[in-house]
Amino acid sequence: MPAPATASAPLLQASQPEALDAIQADALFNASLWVNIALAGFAILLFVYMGRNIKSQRAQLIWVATLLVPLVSLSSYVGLASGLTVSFIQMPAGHPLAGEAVLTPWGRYLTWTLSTPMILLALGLLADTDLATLFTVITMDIAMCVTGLAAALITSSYALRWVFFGISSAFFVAVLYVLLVEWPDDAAAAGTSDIFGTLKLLTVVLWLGYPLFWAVGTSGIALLSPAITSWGYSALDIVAKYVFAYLLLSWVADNEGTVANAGVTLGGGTEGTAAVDD
Ligand code: RET
Repeated sequence: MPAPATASAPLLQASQPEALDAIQADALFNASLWVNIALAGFAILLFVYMGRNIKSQRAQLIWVATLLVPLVSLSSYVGLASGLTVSFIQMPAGHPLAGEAVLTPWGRYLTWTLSTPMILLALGLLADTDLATLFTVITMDIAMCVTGLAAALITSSYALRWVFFGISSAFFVAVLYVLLVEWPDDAAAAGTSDIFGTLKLLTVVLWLGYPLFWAVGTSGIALLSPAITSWGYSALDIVAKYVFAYLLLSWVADNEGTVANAGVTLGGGTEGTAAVDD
């Protein structure tokens, strides 16, 4: 909800009670956060249960990475709903809401730096990728989130907001390249093509929604209100995190043998033993 800028306090440090009041005064905005708190809590319990019989080291690694997605999400949404990671950002000249202090849930971008690498780690292990590609995709992804955070927070000029958006998008292209070009071949070799194909499609389509909502939401051209922008991200999160993780985990639980026998990269049972023994 746009609110008048207060000249007395630096806007980025606008008081958390004020942010909390603004969130609680906007039932639609507040609901977009609490829905995810409830779903993340449920997903954590479900995923712990689903992983109870997973024994191989590699499948366990995928399971923990997947479980971390709702764990990070729960922390993230509690941070948002409590007003801790939401601030009033005064939009610069040129922005449609120039001069107004716009309620900005920047904690989302911060916690994506932890949750999205977990999604990619799980996908990379499923595709049985090599360490260099895994490192590349995860570091590019973290760079995408950090520069996305910069795009949301920078207030010195409207153009600079889009410059950071562009930088973040360039990192995103690298992530998309690995998902669409590199990993399908790896997954075919590992015998995980079917599930990888489904999860890849889900990931690529949904992840494209995030920059779209940034661009048309309050941080970008402000066609959408803060509450609707927040619902956009929350709805994407529900499918990109919980539905994605459920599909991945149920497949891993049912096909542990396939996962355990891969492992030319990380967590494989026989990895490197020949070289060491010789
Ligand atoms: C931003 C804005 C700058 C440009 C780009 C973005 C991409 C964000 C993405 C986020 C995915 C988040 C997920 C979270 C799950 O926990 C930062 C919105 C490219 C792709 C999947």
